[in-house]
Amino acid sequence: MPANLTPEAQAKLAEYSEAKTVEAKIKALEEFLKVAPKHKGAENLLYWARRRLAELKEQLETERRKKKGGRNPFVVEKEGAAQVVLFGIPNSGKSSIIAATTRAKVEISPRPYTTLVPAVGMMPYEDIHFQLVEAPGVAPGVGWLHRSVGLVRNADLVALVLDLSLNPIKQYKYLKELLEESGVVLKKPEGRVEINRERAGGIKVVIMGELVDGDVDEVKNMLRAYRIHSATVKIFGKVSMDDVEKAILGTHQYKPSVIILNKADVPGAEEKVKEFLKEYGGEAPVLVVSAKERRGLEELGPTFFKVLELVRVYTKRPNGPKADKPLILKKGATVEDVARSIHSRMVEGFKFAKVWGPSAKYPGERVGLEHEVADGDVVEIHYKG
Ligand SMILES: Nc1nc2c(ncn2[C@@H]2O[C@H](COP(=O)(O)OP(=O)(O)O)[C@@H](O)[C@H]2O)c(=O)[nH]1
Ligand SMILES: [Mg+2]
Repeated sequence: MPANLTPEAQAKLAEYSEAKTVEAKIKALEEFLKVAPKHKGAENLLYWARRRLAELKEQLETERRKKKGGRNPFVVEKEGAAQVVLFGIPNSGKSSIIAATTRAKVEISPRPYTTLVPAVGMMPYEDIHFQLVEAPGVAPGVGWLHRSVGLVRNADLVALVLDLSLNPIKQYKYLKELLEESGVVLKKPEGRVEINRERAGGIKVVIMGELVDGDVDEVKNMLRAYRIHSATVKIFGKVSMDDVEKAILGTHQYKPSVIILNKADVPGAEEKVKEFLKEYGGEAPVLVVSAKERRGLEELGPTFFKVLELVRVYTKRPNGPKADKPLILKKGATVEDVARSIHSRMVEGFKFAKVWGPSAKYPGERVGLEHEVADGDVVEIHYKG
């Protein structure tokens, strides 16, 4: 193994791989974590094991509740254009922000730990909605850390809600570390590793970018060490061998973020905002708000929209009006993505499309499947039905 595991730790890991039930897997992973080495070389594997353990526990909980005819409140199904999880220490004002920006009825209380089940609300922005989900407040030692982190992992975006009546720098450091320990990375990576496992054919490595500290053979060896014998590995941008290992284990996931500095109304807030911006201004968009006085909250929608790089496209039938509700796509999406999200037949029988709006050279431009769409486009697809 790349991590130089002791025979004892290797045995536990093998036990995990062979375990048939969720309970047995949990037991094996817990035992693995007890005997796993703590040195730097084993870091990725430790991240992976902790994360996998948290996921398995959540899975067990979901199954238990299902048996009783209920559902797991910690798995929030996505609705609207994107899901944004509000993450912060207790009392930072997460519930207040949801109350001020959505119609959801949420409990706001000066007592910490009021919200142990995620509160959910739909926040309108122009002609779309963002789903806001409140993660139960996190603090050292609370028992639901992995669940709050799990909510972040499944979200499209995390909004870190910091309390300006306390020390926002300390909170930011804590939240960031907590997420990183669980493999959620807030900093946009310089590169990306894609691993597609295949049934046969050996390991192919395609380097489109740059592998800074290794070569193709080292990548192949690392995959084999993790018992992957057939796969295509693609490397985009700047990537290290450590990144390759993280991709194999699936441990590290980049999550776009925004920082909300709440309680801007309290005395001394202005000074704290200045200090915070000096230290962390460049890491993510920073919004200064007061949920209590309902100030600054109008910036949430446009900021989420921008950070998520969303694109709204309105479809229309020939001679028909444009759709009221847009399709929500990501920057870089093409006419093919538009067609596919309506019906695969539109791609198979595609003839041409007409486009009006920002991406069109002139109104009603005729384009092909590969044409990149832009926010606000109106698209009419002609196809053999
Ligand atoms: N001064 C001030 N207090 C706030 C603000 N937002 C929330 N609070 C108060 O902070 C406490 C905790 O708020 P809550 O929304 O329940 O925090 P949560 O635990 O993060 O959901 C409550 O007493 C709120 O009234 C704000 O913008 N300014
Ligand atoms: Mg709350």
